[in-house]
Amino acid sequence: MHYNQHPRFPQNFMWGASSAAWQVEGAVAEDGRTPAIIDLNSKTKAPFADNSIAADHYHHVKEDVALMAKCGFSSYRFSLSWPRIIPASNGEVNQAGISFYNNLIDELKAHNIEPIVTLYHYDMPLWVEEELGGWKSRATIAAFEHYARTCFEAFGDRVKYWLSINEQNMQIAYGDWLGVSKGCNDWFRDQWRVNHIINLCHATAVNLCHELVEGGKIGPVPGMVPIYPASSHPMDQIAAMNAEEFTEKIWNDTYVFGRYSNFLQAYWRNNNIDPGIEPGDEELMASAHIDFIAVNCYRSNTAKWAPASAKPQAYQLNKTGEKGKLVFPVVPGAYQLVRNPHVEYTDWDWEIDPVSLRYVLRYLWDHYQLPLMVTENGFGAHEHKDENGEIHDQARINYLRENIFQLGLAIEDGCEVISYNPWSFTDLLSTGNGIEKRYGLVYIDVTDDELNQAQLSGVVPPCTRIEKDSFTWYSKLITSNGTEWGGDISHGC
Ligand code: BGP
Repeated sequence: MHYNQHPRFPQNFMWGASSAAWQVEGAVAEDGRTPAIIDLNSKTKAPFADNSIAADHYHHVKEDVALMAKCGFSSYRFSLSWPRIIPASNGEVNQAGISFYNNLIDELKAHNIEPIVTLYHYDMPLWVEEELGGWKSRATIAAFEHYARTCFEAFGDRVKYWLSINEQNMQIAYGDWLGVSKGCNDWFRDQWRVNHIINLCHATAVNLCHELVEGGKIGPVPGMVPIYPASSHPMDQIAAMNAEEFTEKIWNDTYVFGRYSNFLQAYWRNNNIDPGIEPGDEELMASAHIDFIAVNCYRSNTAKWAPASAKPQAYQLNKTGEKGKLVFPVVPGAYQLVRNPHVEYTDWDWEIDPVSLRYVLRYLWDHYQLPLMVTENGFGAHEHKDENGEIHDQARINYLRENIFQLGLAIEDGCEVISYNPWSFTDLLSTGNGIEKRYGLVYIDVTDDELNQAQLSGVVPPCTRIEKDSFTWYSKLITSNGTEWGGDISHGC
């Protein structure tokens, strides 16, 4: 294959960054917002801070959008908080919540930044869980429909790119981490009923978007971790295919083809699993046609065969940021994940593998031939200010440079990719390691200890924004539409 020295990006390519409401906003009890299930989950991650304050984006909206504009963004991917918009079971719309997002969207549009908006990024209102039964109950579908309709009607005049549900696959495949399995007695079987209800919510949102938003486009957001076989042993290839099915392919096939795959139906039959499909469900799923696939991709995994006699092992993520604490899963008779000797690892034991982004874009384009956008990709690290109050995050620059180069190669390979939004714009709360695990182009000058103390004192810290070196580097790259790379590229070799 022959490539230009640097890959070329389309003229109208959208460059931005990404966030999620519960991880960035804070202000969890302000202006009528009620608790979300993820608020409670975040309280189980001590000594790290919970999401009460996070990056305090709620009180820094204008400043944050001004920084995005300064960096040169043409897109920003964020999520809406369901309990800020529909705080109680009477279904009344909280106008203060609508105003908050109206201001954010207007501010973005005023700076020519395209909003890319996720409906659901883990913050189900607690009232949905307690009064309706949450994802375990079909009553949640109507509540979600009301919420989605409210969002499309309120913001659809300005928001044209919508995302339905963030990482449904990860919420199911790793149900404990985000608390989705809470309250289920038999997660092995129950996960498929929960999954089916989420699929019906996704399908409902897709159809509503097309009905209510003029020119509106909507897609799902799978968390993609490409799986490589550990060797050329034939059974390692089957193991990689199994891991791919059970962590991502099952979901992507359902979104694109509007039906459960033969692989999944056979698995249900062989294991006596009833996913709770009722009359009309299959028609609803088949009627929901997505417009694009949004991709979250940080890393790759490597799979090896695991015989039926192998000892099962649950996946244990690294909860401290001390290297070597992640435990890979073993699924007897299907696969096990193993360390990849060809890549380096972050302090949280995530593979640093830029080629995985090219692979995943190629994979999705080849399988589904739908436009793609990158909604998450990024480097989590421990970070501190130096004596001059600056943050020199060269490791993040290296990660982003290599990943964006691979994204460019995927585009040169023929993939249709419309936008790149790394995680995250500012530092924000990680799913399990507070603000200690930082991803931002912009530093939030607060620690987990300070956030914990602020909760006791009731005084919100200033959460000062400081541009990291990666902010300046990214700005040069995106304002030149991918020509100013500011350093050498390893070409993945
Ligand atoms: C994705 C989630 C994000 C974000 C990111 C980084 O799976 O969509 O919400 O948190 O992962 O993960 P973590 O915060 O665990 O480092």
